[in-house]
Amino acid sequence: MLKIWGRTNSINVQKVLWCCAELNLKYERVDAGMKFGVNNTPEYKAMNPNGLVPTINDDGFILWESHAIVRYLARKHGLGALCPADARACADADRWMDWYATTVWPHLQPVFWNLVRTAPEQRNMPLVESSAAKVAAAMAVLDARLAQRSYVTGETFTMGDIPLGCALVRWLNVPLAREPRPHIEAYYKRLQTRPAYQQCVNILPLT
Ligand SMILES: N[C@@H](CCC(=O)N[C@@H](CS)C(=O)NCC(=O)O)C(=O)O
Repeated sequence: MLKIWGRTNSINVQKVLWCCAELNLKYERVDAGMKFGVNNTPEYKAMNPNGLVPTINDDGFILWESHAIVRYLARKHGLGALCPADARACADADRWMDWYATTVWPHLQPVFWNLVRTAPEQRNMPLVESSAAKVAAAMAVLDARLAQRSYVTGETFTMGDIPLGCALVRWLNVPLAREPRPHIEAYYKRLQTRPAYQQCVNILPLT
């Protein structure tokens, strides 16, 4: 059976859990990371030398990197749906996953960590402000994209929506002033109609 290591409040673990739930995959999950430890043990590092979560073992195939895992599971169990079969449609989904990794999360991460996981007196508010401005600029791009379609690649939900859906629950729920982004807000509501999103990702309050 598929085995997943990672705590459920990790954004990178949530991508994998959401993907599995969309695909109706059964799995065994082991809590790992932060207060659970495990990820720094020699046994874990033999699987994932980065000592980060998530890691999966799919019948002996060990894989880490959340986007590689999502792509692998989507291609294996959801080709033609979660993983578009058409080369261009698949590249489009890949593009939005990469865009999240290069353009959104590097700036959203310090906002999230400071506002959610850091005591108020220890927060680096200048960093929050400069990072939030960069996330806001990226969100303008996403909002324009979603003005024309229901999901990032078109009218159907794909793996391209998974990292951004995980980012949005954080961006839209951190205590911060944001410009109204009606297409993103409609998209967030659309994602909330998916039981898998509600169960694995849209969990409030943020932790
Ligand atoms: N690029 C990696 C990043 C993995 C990562 O940074 N994981 C974080 C959690 S979101 C982690 O393991 N942090 C250490 C911990 O939880 O103890 C991926 O996408 O899987």
